[in-house]
Amino acid sequence: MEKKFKRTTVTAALPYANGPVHIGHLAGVYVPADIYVRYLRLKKQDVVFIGGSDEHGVPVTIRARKEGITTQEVVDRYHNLIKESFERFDISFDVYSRTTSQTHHQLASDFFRKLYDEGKFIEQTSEQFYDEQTGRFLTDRNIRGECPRCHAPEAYGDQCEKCGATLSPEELINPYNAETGNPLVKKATKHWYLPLDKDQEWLERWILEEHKEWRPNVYGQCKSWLDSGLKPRAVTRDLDWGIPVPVEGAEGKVLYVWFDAPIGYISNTKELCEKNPERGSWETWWKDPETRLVHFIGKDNIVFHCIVFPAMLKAHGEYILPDNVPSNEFLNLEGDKISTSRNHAVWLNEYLDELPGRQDELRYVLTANAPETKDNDFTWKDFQARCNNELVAIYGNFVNRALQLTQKYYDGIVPARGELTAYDEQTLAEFKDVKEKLEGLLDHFKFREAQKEAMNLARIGNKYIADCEPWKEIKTNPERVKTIINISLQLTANLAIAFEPFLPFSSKKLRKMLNMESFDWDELGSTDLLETGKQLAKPSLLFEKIEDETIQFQLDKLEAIKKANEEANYKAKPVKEVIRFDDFEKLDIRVGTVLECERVPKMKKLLKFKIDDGLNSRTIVSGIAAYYEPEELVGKQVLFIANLAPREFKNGLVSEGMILSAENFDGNISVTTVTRPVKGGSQVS
Ligand code: B3M
Ligand code: ZN
Repeated sequence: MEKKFKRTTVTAALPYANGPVHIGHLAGVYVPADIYVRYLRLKKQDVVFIGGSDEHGVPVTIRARKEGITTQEVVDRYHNLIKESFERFDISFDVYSRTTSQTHHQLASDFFRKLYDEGKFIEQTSEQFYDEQTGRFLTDRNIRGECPRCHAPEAYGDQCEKCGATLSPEELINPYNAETGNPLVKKATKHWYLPLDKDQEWLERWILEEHKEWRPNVYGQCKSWLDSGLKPRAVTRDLDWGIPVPVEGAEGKVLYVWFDAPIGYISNTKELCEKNPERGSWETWWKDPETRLVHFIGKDNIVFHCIVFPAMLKAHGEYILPDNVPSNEFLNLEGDKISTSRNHAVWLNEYLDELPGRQDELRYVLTANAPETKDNDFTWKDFQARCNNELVAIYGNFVNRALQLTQKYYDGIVPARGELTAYDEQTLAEFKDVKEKLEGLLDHFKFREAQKEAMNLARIGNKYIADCEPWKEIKTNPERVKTIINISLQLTANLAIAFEPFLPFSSKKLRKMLNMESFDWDELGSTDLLETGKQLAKPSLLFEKIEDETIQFQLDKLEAIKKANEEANYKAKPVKEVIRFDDFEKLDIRVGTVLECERVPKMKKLLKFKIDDGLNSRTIVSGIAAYYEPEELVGKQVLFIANLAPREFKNGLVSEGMILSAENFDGNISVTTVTRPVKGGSQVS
């Protein structure tokens, strides 16, 4: 039997203040969380929606050093940008604070000190890698060195990207500081550890027995962590940025970012309640067993929210534990992983600037493609298709017809409903149970299906009005048209409620056009939401089509960034082993003039050349058909190897030599040539 709760605390992962938020964050965390909170509020449930910036950790300090500014300046920039972007996108947080706040520093510090005083930590001194020139200890990701397995020169302290080996910094050959290049030494340092191994038993019971209802991807990840056996986890770091460890003799040490960040949910709630006493005491939202706690996160945060943070809360002893952690998988962009470092992303602040007034379109598509159970892909073409073929052509078209015809036939006044036909009855019946359907899905965090259900309502309306053709009936049966329009308007009013959790901007706009000053979720499914005689406002389009050039602009932008990345990251391949001059002299490289060039039937990669080599013409075949139109090369002078053994292809074609081409960093091919004309057959040396 599902437990009944008096209130719900909803948290959304605190984004690192190290860059803007992108569509992956929105799809993974913030749009689903916002849908859920809006739904709970519509049902008049007592809920707080907690957000904020995660401002500690190493990445922000590295960015600060790279930009030559302070870390505080970095987090101020991105905290403000993220906060403003969420406001413009109407992610309806009750509070959006930050972990550099005084309230958070105090609360996180007290939290740590309580566990410390009660002996809940293990103290351990260990040897860590240390850069004597900077006076800093290094975290695994900031240590580089030669991979012991494949000898790649720049393996990370935790992984070699070349051969994929999982490493520890101790295994690296000649480890060095990734940032400064300085060699490293080992130095003793003391840290505090959360003995997660001691929580193994109750965590197994709490998750694997009591929370089988968690999403399979969440439950599965927790199970594999538990099955592998929990180990003590460091909760402090040797860093100068973060919350100082409140223990004598711990100078230069701070709380590990993943220890302090989740406590940020609590301190942000404290800030909310202190500024808004009507929200009650923050402790009610975090300590009262009548409160339900729900964490919205991305899949890379599951272990911290389902194992580490609950272990911290349990160790503290006064807090409730999460009732559900509906984590989404990842969203990719145009078939490639979204990446902050490669700037391969659609940044929310840029989207809001470049597609003004299109918040609901993005919300709709991110929900329709939500990676709820598996990674999914966002493409701009799909974005345009869904906006134009669903929002505009179905939902917007239906609403526009219902409202425009009401204006045209009845001056915007809701007409009375007359006798119902069987089709009318059937249509009214179809949206009677939409409330139950939506609730059954939303209560179980199935937002993608729930939005589809709401869109289905629009399909029903669109079909109803198209089938009834009131624009024809008006000539012969005006009374019938009153019923058709009345039913269409009732359906429109239901859409304004049903879409509220998903599409707040257009729902508000629609309610204004319907003069629905107030509305109640419990009225959803009613066929009398708009009383006869009610004056409606002047209608306008709910959605505008997305034009091709808007999409092309975004695609060109991504392509330009990709190219810039390739150029910036381009490194020529290492030179091959040294040869002797007489090795080189064996090669007979000559200049040839292209007399003819054509594609090879059924071998789409090949071009067949007829080359004037100064002796007699020869045939050379080259695999560059993907990079050149044959006619481009006719008449050109190219370099080729003349004394390469002939090569016979499957179709009997024989190539007498090899044309020399350069392969650019982006894989493009450029055929080599001479800077001024020479005789065919001229020798190259
Ligand atoms: N700052 C976000 C991330 O891992 C991380 C979440 C903290 S929630 C307490 O991308
Ligand atoms: Zn390797």
